[in-house]
Amino acid sequence: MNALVSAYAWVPGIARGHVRDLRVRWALEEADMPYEAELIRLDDKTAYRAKQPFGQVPAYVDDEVEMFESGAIVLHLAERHEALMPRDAAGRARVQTWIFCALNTMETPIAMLAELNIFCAGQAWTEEARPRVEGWVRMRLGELETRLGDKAYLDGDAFTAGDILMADVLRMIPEPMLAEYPKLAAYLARCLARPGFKKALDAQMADFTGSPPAGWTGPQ
Ligand SMILES: N[C@@H](CCC(=O)N[C@@H](CS)C(=O)NCC(=O)O)C(=O)O
Repeated sequence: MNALVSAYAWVPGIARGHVRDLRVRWALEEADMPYEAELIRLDDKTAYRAKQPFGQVPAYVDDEVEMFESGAIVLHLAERHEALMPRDAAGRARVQTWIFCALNTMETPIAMLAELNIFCAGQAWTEEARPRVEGWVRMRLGELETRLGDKAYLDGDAFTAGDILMADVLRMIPEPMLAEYPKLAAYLARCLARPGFKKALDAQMADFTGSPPAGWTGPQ
C-alpha cells in the first residue's frame, strides 16, 4: 500500500501551506515515496481520534506502522531512507539531534511568538508578554545562526530530515525578524527552493477541496 497521510480538507486561508502534514509530505517527496492523503474535516473528527488522540493532523499509516506526531513520522521515514539521514550511527545521531532541536529548542519559543502574532493577536496580554517572547526567539535564532555558520544545511553539505523540520519551524518567523539573521534567512530560502518542498506545498494546497464547518464564524 502507499503511505497514507492525514490532512485537512479545509482550513482558513491564513493556515493554508502551514498545516503540519506538510512536513511529512515533504519528507515523502525527498525520499521519492508515493503517498495518498486522507482528508479530514475540522468538524468530523470522532472516528479520526482513534488514529490521532488529539484530533490533529498529521497521522500516518504505512505497511509497517500507524503513527501520529509529525516529528516521529519524519524520523520514521528518515530511518528508512538515506536521502533523509545518513546510515552510520554518528550521522543518525546528528540528524536525530537536529530533529529534536527543531521541535523543542526552536519550535517552543517560535510557537509562542505565533500565539502572540496570529492566534491571540490583539489581546492585551500579548503586548505584556512580547518583550520576553521576542527576546527568547531572538536568542535562539542567534545561537542557531552561529552554529549554522557558512554550512549549506544543518549537517553540512547534505540536506536531511533535520532540515525539513527546522525549515518548517523557521517559516513561522515573521520576515522582518528573520532578516536580522541573514545566514538563517539564506538557509531557509535554500531549503524552500528544493523541488520536494514545492511538490509538498502544492499537494497540500490542492487538497483543500472542502468547505468550512457549518456555522463557522472564524476567519475564512
Ligand atoms: N505536535 C503535533 C501538532 C500537530 C498540530 O498542531 N496540528 C494542527 C495543524 S498544524 C492541528 O491539527 N490543529 C487542530 C487542533 O489542535 O485541534 C505534530 O507535530 O504532529
